[in-house]
Amino acid sequence: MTKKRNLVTAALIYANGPIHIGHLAGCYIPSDIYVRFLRSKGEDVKFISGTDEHGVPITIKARDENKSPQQVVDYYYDLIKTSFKNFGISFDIFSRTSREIHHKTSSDFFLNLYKKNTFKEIISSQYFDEKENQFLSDRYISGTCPTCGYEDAYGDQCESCGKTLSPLDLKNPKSTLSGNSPILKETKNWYLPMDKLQDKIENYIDSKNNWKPNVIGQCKSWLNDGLKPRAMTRDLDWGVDVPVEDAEGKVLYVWFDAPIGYITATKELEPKNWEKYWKDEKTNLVHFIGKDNIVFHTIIFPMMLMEHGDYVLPQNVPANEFMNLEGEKISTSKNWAVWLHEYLEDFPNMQDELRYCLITNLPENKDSDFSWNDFQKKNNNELVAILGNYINRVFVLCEKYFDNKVPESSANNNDNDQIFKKVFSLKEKVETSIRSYKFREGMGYVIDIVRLGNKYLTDTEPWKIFTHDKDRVRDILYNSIQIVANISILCEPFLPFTSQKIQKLLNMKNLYWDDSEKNIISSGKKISGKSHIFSKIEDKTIEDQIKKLKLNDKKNNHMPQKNTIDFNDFSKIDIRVGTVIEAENVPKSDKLLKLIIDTGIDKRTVLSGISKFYAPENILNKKVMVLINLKPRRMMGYESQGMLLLAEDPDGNLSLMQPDSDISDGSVVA
Ligand code: B3M
Ligand code: ZN
Repeated sequence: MTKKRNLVTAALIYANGPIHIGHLAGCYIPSDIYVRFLRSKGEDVKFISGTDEHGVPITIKARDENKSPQQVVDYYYDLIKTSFKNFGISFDIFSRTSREIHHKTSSDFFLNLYKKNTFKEIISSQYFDEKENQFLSDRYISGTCPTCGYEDAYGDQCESCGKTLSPLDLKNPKSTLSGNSPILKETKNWYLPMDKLQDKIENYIDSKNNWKPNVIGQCKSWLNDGLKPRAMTRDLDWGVDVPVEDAEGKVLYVWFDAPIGYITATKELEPKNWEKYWKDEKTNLVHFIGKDNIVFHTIIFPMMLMEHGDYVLPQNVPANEFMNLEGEKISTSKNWAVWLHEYLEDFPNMQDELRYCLITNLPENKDSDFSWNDFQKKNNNELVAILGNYINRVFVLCEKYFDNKVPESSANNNDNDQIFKKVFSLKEKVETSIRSYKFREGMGYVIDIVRLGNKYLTDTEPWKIFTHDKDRVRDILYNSIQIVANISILCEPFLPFTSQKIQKLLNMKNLYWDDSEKNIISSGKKISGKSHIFSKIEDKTIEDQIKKLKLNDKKNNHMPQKNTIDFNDFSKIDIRVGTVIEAENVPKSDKLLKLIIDTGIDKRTVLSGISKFYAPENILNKKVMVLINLKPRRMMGYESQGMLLLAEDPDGNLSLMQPDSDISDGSVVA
């Protein structure tokens, strides 16, 4: 019988930031479990991933950091690849879409469809920034949301009300590159006629009765709205050049080239045999992704493959929902995340501890949450107290009674059959769970086997009978060692480092899924003495992580730099040193203080919203800095003739700005 063939992909992550736990829980841990299991079953499997290095998010990051897009993706490619490797995600290849071979593969793919007349050429009006001399992609345009009036909505979405927008919906559109108002200019692009292909794709999706409900749900919602032609080329200068005439300054749409990256990576991995994985009907092609990538993998990419003609289509796209962190959405821009490379620095050699916490919390059907306290609990109460403890008990007893050797099993070792019936029924359940992408459930069954082993020791109490029934104790520990060996095999897809550690203690290695049997390790075999696989995590460690998270969050919540001004703008501002000579609360206001300030050139009234932070008597006689040429404003019945300089942090705390010495009132601040 030929081995089953599988091609398993995990999303090509944008190379514009590091990996965080949300990515791991979304697709990298599930795919790694699935692949490790298939390998252990002896099936032919290739595990493909890499970085997505094109698209506007990369160019935005490059602009923000004053670097070239290539510098940005080079940096993140290395960081991401290294952290995956150290975390034990077992890709067969981790490629990147900026490679020459990928440009060629995706460009050829485009040409193939182009020659078949798949695309529809459409001329449309797009916003163009005349100063920067470029068309503006959706993310480079901001303006007022037509729905809620939010002034900084993006061209594709309003972050305030969440509405999906098109740039033409925005009122007062502005280029985020130059700040100028863009003009509309005509441009030609090549569109995938998704409207015409809808029936075909609908048949394909309807034929999949084992897809997850959250995945089917998103597909249906797109299909019900009716598919529309979608541009597969963009006016942008970073990406794969469009390989046809009259396409200067245009690149392939990032969602056109990125999934082809799976094909490129397979080519790199198997230069001679790659077609077997993509063009032979027997291949089981599975894409692991997060929920924001669903329609690209279930509708657009399959459509591209269908149009090309000779490719297999995805068998399944087991997308996960999102994982939150401490009750809030993970956010790269707000630095609200647990970064994998930082975790690995703070917790070296504790990969499985994080894996376990994420696996038992996978957002398989709905969004889930990671919290540091839960991480500690899962480690201390489950990994240490159940799994680690059980294994240690078995090794300690073998050391104590049998000098670190696997004891003989007697002729009437009936427990062996009985207990392994239960172990194997759980093993089958683990298998079914993994094959149906229910990894949380699968992990649970593995732990059930551990509980079973633990209960067996507790029920039979070998330490109580050793003096009068050595034979029975031999059987009990013989059986227990067999259970431990089986656990090492069945936990491998989930906890690969732990599996290795256990097998090292057992003096065994490279055990496959179906090696698992009730007499797997023979009597007389020398095994290790004590085992120490997991350690308790102290409260202080967890408190430090929570502190770090909150600190990061604050640091990065600061207002971004405002637009550049020239000195001329600045010199219009007149700030003076003054002294507060009278201070009182403004009646009926919970914010304002009314101050009289000696500015050196006059005495004037200034209202300031600082009463939450300064009582009148605490600010009296203080030196301050006052903006004196601000147009007077009426507030609560008084005229304010200036403004105090204050610093404000992201939480809204205010602090008074003061000169550093007793410099005289009226001195000019500049
Ligand atoms: N780069 C989105 C992401 O990183 C996108 C996935 C591409 S998969 C072909 O979340
Ligand atoms: Zn809005």
